[in-house]
Order: sequence, then C-alpha cells, then structure tokens
Amino acid sequence: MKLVIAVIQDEDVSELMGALVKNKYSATKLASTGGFLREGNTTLLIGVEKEKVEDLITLIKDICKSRKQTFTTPMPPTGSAGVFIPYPIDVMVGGATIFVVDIDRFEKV
Ligand code: 2BA
Repeated sequence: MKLVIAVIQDEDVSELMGALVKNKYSATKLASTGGFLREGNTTLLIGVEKEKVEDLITLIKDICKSRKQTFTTPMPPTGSAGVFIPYPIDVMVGGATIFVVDIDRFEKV
C-alpha cells in the first residue's frame, strides 16, 4: 500500500476528483496554501495498492496543467526607509507536486 500525496492547483480539482471517482480511487481533499505564493492550492491524499501508483500518476499528469502565475512582491526598500516598490514576478506552477509514501499499515475500523 502507498499513499500518494498530490499538491495541485484549485482549477484542476473538479476534473481530477471526477476522474478519481470514475477510476475507483479513494481520495481525501485538503485545502492547502503554497509556502512560496501564499495562495490556496489543494492537497489530495490517495491511498492505493502499489501496482496502481503509476496509473494514478499518469491520470494526475493528464489532467493537471502547468500555468504561469504572476504575483506582486514588494521590493526591499532601498534608500529611503518605508518605501516599497511593487514588482511582478512570473512563476510556472504545477501540473502537480507528487509524493509517494510507503504505508506500514492501513486499516478501516
Ligand atoms: P508554492 O510554494 O506557492 O509555489 C508555487 C510555485 O512557485 C512553484 O510551483 C514554483 O514554480 C515556484 N517556487 C516555489 N518555491 C520557490 C522558490 N523558493 N524560489 C522560486 N520559485 C519558487 P510548483 O513547484 O509547481 O509547486 C506548486 C506547489 O506545490 C507549491 O506552491 C507548494 O504548495 C507545493 N510544493 C512544491 N514543492 C514542494 C515540496 N518540496 N514540499 C512540499 N510542497 C511542495
């Protein structure tokens, strides 16, 4: 048994959850926040048999898209104290950040 932890963009959640249900994967959806952009994203916990991990990752890859995101950050003040100059930064986010973890024991009681 493996636990697949997938951090995905909110825009892809609905389609991916639909595909997971259709393909009989069980998943738990958590609202999360990216440490860099400090924006909402979604973390899915998906427990699967070892043999199904690659199929699951393929499904996630097919649905979750990379997107360019622009965010504005204040430039550190130079010279006069307290003056911040906002400037835009582009980053590519996603498709998905995936972790695969061994599960020692899995029980539903
Ligand atoms: P965020 O931390 O908000 O990161 C969003 C995007 O910003 C990242 O996309 C990456 O392109 C960029 N980025 C992140 N940290 C950076 C840094 N120190 N310097 C420059 N650019 C940086 P992704 O790599 O696709 O990550 C998407 C989200 O997946 C992340 O949102 C975070 O929530 C999660 N994530 C990514 N790597 C992770 C890791 N090693 N551990 C835990 N969560 C991770």
